[in-house]
Amino acid sequence: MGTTVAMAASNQERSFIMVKPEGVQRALVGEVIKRFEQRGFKLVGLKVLVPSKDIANVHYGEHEGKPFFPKLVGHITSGAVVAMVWEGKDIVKTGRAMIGATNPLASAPGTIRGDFAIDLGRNIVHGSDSVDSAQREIALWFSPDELAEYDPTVTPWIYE
Ligand code: IDP
Repeated sequence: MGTTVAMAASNQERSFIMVKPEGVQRALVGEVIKRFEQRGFKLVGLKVLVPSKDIANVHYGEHEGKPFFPKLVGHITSGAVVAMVWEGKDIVKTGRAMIGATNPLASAPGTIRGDFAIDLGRNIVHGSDSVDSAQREIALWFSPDELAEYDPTVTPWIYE
């Protein structure tokens, strides 16, 4: 019983995953969702929006002052994005591995960026880089009532 509770908690790590404007324009939203779904992760939040400058400045706050920052914020606010929260064991690290390296030309084939992107500023998808960043980003993009509470019936077929 104790093990079940501990296992359940470890399965509840969350990551903020966002299809960027180029991914939406290139009709890759379904492809990104499919990969996380097929892996066994659980979708708990999803919305489409054109990000404001305010939210973009906070989201990419760690890059403020860098030469590419204005272009980065300009780009992410230039069109619709699909913001998501995915849940599951080790989702932050595994999500980053599924997305690939920041520079798509250095991303392995089989990763999202390695399969669909070429340039750094058009790398299709964002994924939180740590559990702390994930919590900060989820709180920035979603209110608690936008995150669904439910138990997928497949859970015992994914986790032992
Ligand atoms: P990540 O998206 O892989 O976590 P970060 O270092 O957090 O990478 O950078 C955020 C985004 O900013 C990247 O995905 C990329 O689109 C863009 N970016 C990062 N470094 C550069 C750069 O040197 N020039 C232009 N764009 C960059």
